[in-house]
Order: sequence, then structure tokens, then C-alpha cells
Amino acid sequence: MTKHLTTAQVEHFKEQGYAFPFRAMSTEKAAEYRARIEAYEAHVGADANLSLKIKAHLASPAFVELARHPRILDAVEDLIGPDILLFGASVFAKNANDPRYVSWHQDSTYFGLSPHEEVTVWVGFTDATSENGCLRILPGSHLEPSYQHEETFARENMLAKGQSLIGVDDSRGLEMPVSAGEFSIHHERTAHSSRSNRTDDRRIGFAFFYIPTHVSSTIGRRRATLVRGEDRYGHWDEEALPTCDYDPASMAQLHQAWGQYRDGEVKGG
Ligand SMILES: O=C(O)CCC(=O)C(=O)O
Repeated sequence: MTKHLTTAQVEHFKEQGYAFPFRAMSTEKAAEYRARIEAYEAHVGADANLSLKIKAHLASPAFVELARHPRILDAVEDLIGPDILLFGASVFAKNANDPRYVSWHQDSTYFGLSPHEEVTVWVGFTDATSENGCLRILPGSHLEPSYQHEETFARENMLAKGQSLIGVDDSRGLEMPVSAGEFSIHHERTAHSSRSNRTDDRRIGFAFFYIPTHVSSTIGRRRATLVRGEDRYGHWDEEALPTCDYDPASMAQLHQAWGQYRDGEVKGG
């Protein structure tokens, strides 16, 4: 008995490595989340992409609450079972008429997880369309042999290392547009990317990274937060969840985790 997805959608995810669109919240609520990202940017005086990465949920109790949203967790449970850890979260915010893009990549190369059972829930805080650079995936790539990444550090690439898969047939790319308040889901090994924003408004999404509790870190002990069920494995240490916006203890963990990732200390097979 599934909780949010139909049995056909679960089968489709297993075969194709993606599923969308699903509604998490109203357009109005999504606009409140957009305002939170923009308030953070005003607070730090910089683009949220520069720091709300890998552990972005630690910046605000509101983001942790969204990570625990029953509609999102019901969908995740249908795919990875009832015992769920939130391993991380990242903001992907493109400005109006922003040339920046995300190259084809597989998160499994960089997340340092085993086995590769992570699923990413990408929640739109704005509409994400073909014109403003919605997420694109390569259907079925989660079942194919791993691609090789080339780390380009290209200036307009939004990824930390400009990591880019070698030999992808771009014409296989499938767009996953979502309206504000909706989400898509993709598997950790599903190759994905996004194009630049060619519109006069921003495109903002918040990606949550979920794992079943039996998944462990291949690069030493790290932190995660149990968001549903029970953890009978104990592979992960607890995170310091924020008690207020920009809680110093949580922000310290966010900055540390993002620093390790950006500097290449975090890289798994
Ligand atoms: O939002 C984007 O454009 C890219 C998202 C992404 O790479 C991810 O969710 O892992």
C-alpha cells in the first residue's frame, strides 16, 4: 500500500529514476519560502547559492519543517521505505536572465554514500519551466554504468567543481517542470542538469537529500537527521538543528559540511 505515489509511479521511478510533479504546498506558501531565501541573501549580503549548500536546512527551522512535510515524506517513503534520514539539502537559485547553468552530473560520485539509494526531492519555491531552466534528467541513467566526471570549474557552472559528465547525449535529456509548491524526485545515480534562466524572474528550488537509515557514509562518520521512522543502524551522528533562523551552532555545521564538500574532502564512489 503506497502513501503518495501510485504503484505505477513507484514502478516508473524504479525503471526510469525520476518521478514528478507532486504538490507539497500552495503557491502562496512557496512564495513565503522564496522570501526566506531572499531574506537570508539580504542578511548575508550575497547570493544564497554561495553558502546554502549541502546542509541548507540548518539555516532555518522552517526548512527543517519543510523537510518533514508529510506529503514529501509520504512520497519518499514509497520509494525508500519508512525509516528516513535527511542527509542534506541545497539551494539552487538562478537570477532573472542568468546565464548560469548546471552541467550533467551524478550526485552518487560526490555524496560518499553506500549503497546508492539516496533520493533527491527538488521543491519549487518559484515555477521552474523550460524557459527559466528547470531540472533535466537522463531517463534510466541510474541503471547505467557510472559516467566519468570532468571537473571544469567553469565560471557559469553552478556546481562546486563545475563537474560535468563526459559523453552524455544531451538529446536524451527530459525536462521536469514544476509549479511553485510542487516537487520532483530523482535517484542519486540519475544524471541531471539544468539550463540558464532566460526569463525576467528568478528560478529558485530547494533540493532535499534523503536516505534510508541503512545507508552509510563511505568517508567516515558524518551527520544526518532522522525525519521519519526509526534508526536501527546508528551510522550517522545527530545534527544540531536550528532553534531560530541562522542559529550559530547550526550555521557552524552548515559551513563546515559545505567547506569539506567544496574543498573535495567529500567524494565517494
Ligand atoms: O536546480 C538545479 O538547477 C540543479 C539541481 C541539482 O543539481 C540537484 O538537485 O541535485
